[in-house]
Amino acid sequence: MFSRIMVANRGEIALRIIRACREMGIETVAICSKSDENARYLKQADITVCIGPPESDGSYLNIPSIISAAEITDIEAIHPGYGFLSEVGHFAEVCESSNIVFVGPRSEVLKKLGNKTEARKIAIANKVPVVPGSESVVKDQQQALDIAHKIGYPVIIKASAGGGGRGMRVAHNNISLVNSLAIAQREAESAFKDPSIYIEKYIEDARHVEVQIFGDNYGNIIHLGERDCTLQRRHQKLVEESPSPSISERLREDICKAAVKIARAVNYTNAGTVEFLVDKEGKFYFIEVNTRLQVEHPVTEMVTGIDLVKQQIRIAYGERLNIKQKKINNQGVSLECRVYAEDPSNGFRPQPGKITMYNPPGGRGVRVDSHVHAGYEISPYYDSLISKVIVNQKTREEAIACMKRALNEYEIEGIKTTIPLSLELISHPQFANGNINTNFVENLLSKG
Ligand code: MV4
Repeated sequence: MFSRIMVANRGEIALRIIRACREMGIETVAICSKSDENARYLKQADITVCIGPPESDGSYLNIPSIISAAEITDIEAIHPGYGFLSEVGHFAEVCESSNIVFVGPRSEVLKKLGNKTEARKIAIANKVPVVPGSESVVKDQQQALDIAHKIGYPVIIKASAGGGGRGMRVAHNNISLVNSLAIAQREAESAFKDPSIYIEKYIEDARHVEVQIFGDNYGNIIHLGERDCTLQRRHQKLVEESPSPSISERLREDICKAAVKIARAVNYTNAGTVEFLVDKEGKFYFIEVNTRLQVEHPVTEMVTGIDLVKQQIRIAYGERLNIKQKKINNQGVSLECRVYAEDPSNGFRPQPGKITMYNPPGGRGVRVDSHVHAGYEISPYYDSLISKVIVNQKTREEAIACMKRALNEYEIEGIKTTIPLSLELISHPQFANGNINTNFVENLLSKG
């Protein structure tokens, strides 16, 4: 096994990975920016290197700084966590050529699947259903109008280099399509340095179902079941759960098989997530692949009992997958509520500042993944996620009751959080029925 790994991330996920390494007897090198220097979770690492200023561009996204720190500390592998450099093909490539193992898929796979039109083509070639839409990148206005005419409005314009909802626009008629097209191309160019866009039929009232997959370096590929991430606000997930309450056993099998098919098509290695939309009629459509460990991975860990981070590290080291598909036996129901340092009653304004009192929940079936504590200073420079509460119980009803209890127990003072919103969402009768779609949160918020 590796003897020393670098964790190229911060916050709760850096702590999550450091903990896994500790348990595996692997030394860790943590990196931090100037504004994270005093973060207490860094004490859990064996070595900490401050690699740059608070701004991510100069620190957590600074490839030369990270590679220098890696060379100085003599690490064998880099775990990128999620966000930052986790899906950057160029970074994985630099690691590969510096003889550092990147804990994730090969750079070639990151590049291929990072291009969403490319991923769409792979799905089509492997007979996995995709949303009706353009065959490839849309070249000009006329082509866009022709496609929209063929598939019918509403349509959605997506950036080929985008993902996770960034740079997406819905158009309901020719005029808005022409306008949105120009805006979307400009946005894609400035955000991703690539103006390529593609078009899909907009699936209304969809559910978002994603499948956790794993591949090793010997062609073995498995899935660990699905997660339902329908409860989002502006592409920020709020509640995730497994199994999905909205699909039949038959549909679950079909979706999981489709996910494995895509993984096989690219000889996928390490952890990944294949995203689908499920429409009102129970038809499913591939949308994209996330080539990283996801924020919501604990939901899958709690139903499968498998430590995804340890599996990632073992596979990166070159071990074979030691889990057989037939042996994976998902138990009960898991729910995750993300806690953001934002004020829901004030336009979700970020809440940087000091946490003055902190008392997380506990008890049977409750897991809290967080790096914060009383006295912790929330930086304005990074994502506002400060904690994740995950529960596992026999039934969905019990899981919801357990989550309500846990969130009610959670005491955080000094800053406002999204805990009250999460409580409201999971207490809603429509959530209890599993009768929600991607517009649920916005609709609820607009009603006050
Ligand atoms: C869609 C869609 C409807 N139709 N694609 C959002 C995340 C990104 N990975 C893809 N997303 C969507 N793609 C088509 N063809 C609706 C969404 C979407 C969404 C999906 C799941 C949960 C919340 C959402 C909120 C807005 C849009």
